[in-house]
Amino acid sequence: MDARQMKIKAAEAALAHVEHGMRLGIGTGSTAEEFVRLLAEKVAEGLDVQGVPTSERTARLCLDLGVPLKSLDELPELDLTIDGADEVDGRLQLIKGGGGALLREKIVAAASSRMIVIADETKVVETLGAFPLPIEVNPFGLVATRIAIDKLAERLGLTGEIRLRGSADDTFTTDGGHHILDASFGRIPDAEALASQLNSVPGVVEHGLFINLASFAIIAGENGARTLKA
Ligand code: ABF
Repeated sequence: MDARQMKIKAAEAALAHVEHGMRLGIGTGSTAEEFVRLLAEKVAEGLDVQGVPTSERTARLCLDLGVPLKSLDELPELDLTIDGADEVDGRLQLIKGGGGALLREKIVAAASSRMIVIADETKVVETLGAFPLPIEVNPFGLVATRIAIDKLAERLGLTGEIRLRGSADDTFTTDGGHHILDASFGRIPDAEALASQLNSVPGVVEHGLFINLASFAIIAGENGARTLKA
């Protein structure tokens, strides 16, 4: 099974949890896009769902494929969100945001009764942190915000480089008009502590640590899909 087939396997297994009439949060990234393609086929066959996209990119794909969309303000309470991840640990703590959509992804996940993560085996880790942690920051005071993050990381015993995503003359900008700092800590032994400390830094809009948001994960590997529960 190649990487794309694994993503499709995970997406198929997640689709089995989608029921008629559901209000769905729809994730971002290549695995979530496989889910959108499968969902669109079911919608064409008559499945009645309404989706809230987590990015402009996902919104475009849904519109192209005929998946009905609403804004989160129109549907502020969702039944289920299905989204990918960059890393998943055994406690269902996640790193997300490699695709740059972490802010909307977190708002949508928090507005959902349940969140199912879809991923392949390469995303499952013992300890989060090998994937650089995306931190979405306001462009104003970027350098001061980065220094504050450096200091708090040091207090928590974390070391590593924090890089601004994009290049000097072409800085990556999120759907919300913010920038992203990617923090390569290598290992984040206490993700919960880091998450709460990051939330207290002025200038940090949101970060890619998703704690207590995922209900379970569907992990696809060579031998099919398995469910990962905390
Ligand atoms: C989104 O897409 C993200 O939060 C995560 O960064 C990424 C995973 O992408 P892929 O499924 O392409 O690996 O879910």
